Amino acid sequence: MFITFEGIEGCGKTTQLEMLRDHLEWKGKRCVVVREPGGTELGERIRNILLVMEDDTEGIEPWAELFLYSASRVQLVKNIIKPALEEGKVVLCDRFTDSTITYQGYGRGLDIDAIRCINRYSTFGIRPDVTILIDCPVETGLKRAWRRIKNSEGSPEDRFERETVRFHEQVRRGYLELAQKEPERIKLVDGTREISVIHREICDIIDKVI
Ligand code: T5A
Repeated sequence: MFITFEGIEGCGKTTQLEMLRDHLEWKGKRCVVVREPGGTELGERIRNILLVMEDDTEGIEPWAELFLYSASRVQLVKNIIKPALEEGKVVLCDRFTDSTITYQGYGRGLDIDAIRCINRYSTFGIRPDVTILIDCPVETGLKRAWRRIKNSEGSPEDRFERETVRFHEQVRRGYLELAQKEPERIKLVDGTREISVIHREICDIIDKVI
């Protein structure tokens, strides 16, 4: 089973993904947790280029950004996700192809059909069985994300947090449209509530599917 977590900055994906992993392992499932971009040696190097604002006078062109995310995905799917699924493990992935549609498509304005096509190649056709979309207002998410960044060590991964509120509103709109189009796969969860309440709802969704 392949489960992805999606949503705007600071919606609470990582928190909920880890809690779900604990729940599933308690039930005896073997889980693999990965994140995008990253999760492989090359992927983590690409992550650093994409998210850390260092010596960034030139900026990253939107198409270059798209291909960097896709390159990271190819490595992750081929080396980690596909083998884990073949071994019958549950794969929990922090962001996947929906992020590319919403951030590079709705956010940056790249052609969404082209992104879908590139996504098919970069995933080798693997699609999530369930996607948990955690939704919250942009201001709430950004406030949480900045708090997390200020408390983190090392170079801050804040390239997207520096984007305009309008950019993040577009991304959120993209997610809500995707959820409307694919209600069977994408489960919309209200991320403004308490962490434990959200966790219980996500466990109910996943327990039913499993
Ligand atoms: N990206 C990614 C693209 O542009 N294209 C792509 O194709 C892909 C794959 C990845 C960035 O790359 C972009 C999108 C992203 O900008 P990331 O590491 O996934 O970066 O970054 P974020 O999504 O920004 O990760 P965050 O950590 O900021 O957000 P999360 O994971 O949603 O939030 P989380 O769980 O870390 O929580 C943040 C803080 O809020 C608290 C937590 O304790 C934590 O302090 N929190 C809550 N507080 C109150 N109530 C709740 N319900 C809370 N839930 C969490």
